[in-house]
Amino acid sequence: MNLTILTYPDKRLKQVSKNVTVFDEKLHKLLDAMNNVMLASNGIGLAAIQVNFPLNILILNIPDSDGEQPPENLMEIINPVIMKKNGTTTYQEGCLSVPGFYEDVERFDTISISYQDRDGNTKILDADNLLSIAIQHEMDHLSGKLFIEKLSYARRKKFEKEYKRMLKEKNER
Ligand code: Y12
Ligand code: CO
Repeated sequence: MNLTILTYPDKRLKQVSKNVTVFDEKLHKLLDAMNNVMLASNGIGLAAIQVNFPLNILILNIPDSDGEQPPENLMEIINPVIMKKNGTTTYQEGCLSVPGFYEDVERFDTISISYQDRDGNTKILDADNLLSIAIQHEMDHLSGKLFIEKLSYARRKKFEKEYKRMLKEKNER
């Protein structure tokens, strides 16, 4: 399965994703293909809607201290629900669907989620630091939201101007 990452301002990114109900070979193939495209694009997180599958699926592979992303560090999170959230933190985020743009975004500091794995088993995960931020970023995708929608009016304006210029330059090449 070859997947293409949708990029802003593609309207399909605004779709609200639905829960996965069948945990079969087809789902496993999608998860494997998502992992391939995420790693090939130098990503650390990806939601299924970013490859045009409006399903409540996200994958993450947070680089270790050597910047490596070994397969055993891959996390597959299906039908996530935030159970607890605490504090606030700010991090400069980027997104494979908004290439070349990074901005500070405020999120909850720590979260606790329930989710299902690729076989439908329910799990609980307590997340902090980059993992917590990445899960919240990817869960926003499942609601059809991008991190740029959390920027202040002034920062969003600046982004639209820079992004438009970048797209124009890309099209002129
Ligand atoms: C903290 C904040 C946000 C996340 C969500 C996951 N984000 C990513 O994986 C972003 C990756 C990314 C990679 C890029 O590089 C290439 O496309 C080669 C990129 O593009 C450029 O910089 C040109 C943009 C974003 C997790 C944790
Ligand atoms: Co993203």
